[in-house]
Amino acid sequence: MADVKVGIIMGSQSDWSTMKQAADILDELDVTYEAKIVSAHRTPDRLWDYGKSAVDRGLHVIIAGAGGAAHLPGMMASKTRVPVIGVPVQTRALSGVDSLYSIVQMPKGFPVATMAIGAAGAANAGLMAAGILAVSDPDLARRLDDWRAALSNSIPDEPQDE
Ligand code: RP5
Repeated sequence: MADVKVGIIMGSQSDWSTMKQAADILDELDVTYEAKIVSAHRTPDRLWDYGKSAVDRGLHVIIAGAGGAAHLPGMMASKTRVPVIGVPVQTRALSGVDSLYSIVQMPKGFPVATMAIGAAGAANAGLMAAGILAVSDPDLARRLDDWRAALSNSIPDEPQDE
């Protein structure tokens, strides 16, 4: 696919309903992306190849979502200098706190920009990726400014009875 600058990767098909929130934001902002299942545990060679080729393939940002023992974002950050945004997927057993701790506590030298647990984190990952690309893309910067203004304008001044 031509000019794909954002890679969305996730550990499992079961992560897609969460990670789709990132994809939806990128769609809204007209940012091209690819979405792939890349598991640190189940497809380590795929992870390796993805990280190794990320710079040469022109990726500018990688959004990586995983749940539980969520090694994917950290492993990807260790394999490529392309910035990695980590999304802790909510789990049933520990509500995603396990995912959060697995992603956020990276050792010095291999950062992962870690978002909130779950859908909000995935949506914010899309916005963060767009913000990074907008630094050098004035058209996208305008679209992102408009998106942010529309969100602000949608917030009422006063609460209503529900
Ligand atoms: C992780 O294990 C995935 O990121 C997913 O969140 C979790 C569970 O995967 P499935 O058993 O649902 O495939 O690697």
